[in-house]
Amino acid sequence: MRLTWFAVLALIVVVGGVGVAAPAQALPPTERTFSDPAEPGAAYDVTSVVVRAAPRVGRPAVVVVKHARAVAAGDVVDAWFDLDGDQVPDLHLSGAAYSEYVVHETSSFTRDGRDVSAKDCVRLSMSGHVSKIRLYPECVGQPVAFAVALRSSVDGRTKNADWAPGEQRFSRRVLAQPLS
Ligand SMILES: [Ca+2]
Ligand SMILES: [Ca+2]
Repeated sequence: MRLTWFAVLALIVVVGGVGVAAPAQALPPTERTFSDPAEPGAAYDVTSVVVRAAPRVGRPAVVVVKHARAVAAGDVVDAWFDLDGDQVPDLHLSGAAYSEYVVHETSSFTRDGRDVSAKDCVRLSMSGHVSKIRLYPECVGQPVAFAVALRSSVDGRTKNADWAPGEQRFSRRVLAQPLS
């Protein structure tokens, strides 16, 4: 009888132990899609965003931003990346249609640090209704996951800017690349 109780107790401890040993948090997914409200008053209205992990080593993670209209001269896209999950930006991409884009290290949404454009870790293309951002994980310290905050505007005026998912807010995290 006494032995049985010990066995039950042991079983509880073992099962409890397994429960505790299970991963404390699940890994982020390899892809997330979020829609953004249609805002006809917004400068260069963002309607949806897809954030996708790199398919394999050497390939970029991709952020596909869909807009309500085709790109025009003066349209500007800004993207901030959080690479370590602290909700503070680490990298800022800024680009205008039919123009160059620049990438800065940063630690805020309002002030840029060092210009790291030459490292070519992040690329932007704007075409038709889509802005496509490529982020090369190996080039930015191989983060496990990343999050992005987007702002679209026209001619550098941020008054009518459209933020996605929200003003100075990051998306939920997505894996940067497959885990080996
Ligand atoms: Ca919008
Ligand atoms: Ca950060």
